[in-house]
Amino acid sequence: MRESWRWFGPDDPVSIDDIRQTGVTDIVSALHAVPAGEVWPVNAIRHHQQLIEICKPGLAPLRWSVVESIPVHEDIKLARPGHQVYIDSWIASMENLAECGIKTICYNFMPVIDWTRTDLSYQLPSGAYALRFDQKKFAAFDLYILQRDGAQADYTAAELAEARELFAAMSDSERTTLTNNIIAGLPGKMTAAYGLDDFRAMLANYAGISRDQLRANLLAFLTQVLPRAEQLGVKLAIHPDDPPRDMLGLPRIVCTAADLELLFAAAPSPANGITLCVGTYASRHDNDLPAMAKQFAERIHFSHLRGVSRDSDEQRSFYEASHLDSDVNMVAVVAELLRAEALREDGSPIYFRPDHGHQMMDDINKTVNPGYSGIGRLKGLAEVRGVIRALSHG
Ligand code: DNO
Repeated sequence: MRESWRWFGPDDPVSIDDIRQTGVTDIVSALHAVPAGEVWPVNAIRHHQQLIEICKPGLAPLRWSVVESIPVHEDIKLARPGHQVYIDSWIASMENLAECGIKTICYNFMPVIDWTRTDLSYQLPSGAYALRFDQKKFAAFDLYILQRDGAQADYTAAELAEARELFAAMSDSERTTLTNNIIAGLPGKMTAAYGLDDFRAMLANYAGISRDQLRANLLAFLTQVLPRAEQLGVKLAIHPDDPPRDMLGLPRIVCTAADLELLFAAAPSPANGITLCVGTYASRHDNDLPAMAKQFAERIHFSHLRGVSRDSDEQRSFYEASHLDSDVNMVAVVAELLRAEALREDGSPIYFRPDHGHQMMDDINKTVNPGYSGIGRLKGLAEVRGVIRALSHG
């Protein structure tokens, strides 16, 4: 397994020189400034690559190995007239990346919201801060802030009452924070709304789109992308929907092992792979992570390692726990990943990054990208690195 670290570019408060000190060898990054649907030009990729890879003599060079992510334009997900131009751009970006030697590409097919959380500073008993998704707060947003048409039908009477009570008890600033957390975007997010009306309009685009239709649109996209990826030696790694279930009336189609089985039955190309985002899949109690790592062994090209702790009274709510102390048996997952990697005939590695860290110690007084603190992630990396080392020599 190859240790990697996500870098958001020159504005990332955790610099490349900081990252080098962690001992990782590989970088996960993207051209975040290029709008969704536009081609990533070779010169821009090379420039970004140089920022990552060129260093003073005597220092250990890092390598940009994984792209996270090339955004998939909403029109592709919706199969709107004229969306072919965006598929062509996506393929052109992939070709340009391959020309620069970057051949592992993470992407997602989440309509509108990408990953989402309700709390970005949830204090843990240790005093450090974690990200949290609270189903009750999310319901309060959906029903009483967004006031989505038809939302009432998605909740039980008890949930409606609870959400109403919660909303009534929230201050204006709490409501604003919750709204911004959900609609304005977390780091690496592929879409962002400019306000509630814009957000409602983006949701409305999916009104007639069922899960089956969205799957068909993903397949239509992959049918064009995969043959070219195979020729280029590119490995695609689809990221799951986070949290992994339908939300706000939107269909979500990469949530469970059954979803992945459908995906690979429809598009068996060896270039068609996954990002095993352990924390995302583990946000559902019915996903068994070690079993999934084993089942999809040859499809895993990239992994995000982190755990979640789900609320005992509401399994859809969770906070991001320590990398080794969560609802996930991380040691068993890592053991499966090591086994998967050892089975590969082409010797290709599984890249992983310590996903999200707590905001702790010096992170607390710094501006950090939520989830992407320096010290918190370093702690996660150190823990997972220890597990890998122990298992590799066991
Ligand atoms: C969050 C991330 C997501 C992810 C994209 C993948 O921390 O896992 O932003 O990068 O959804 O395409």
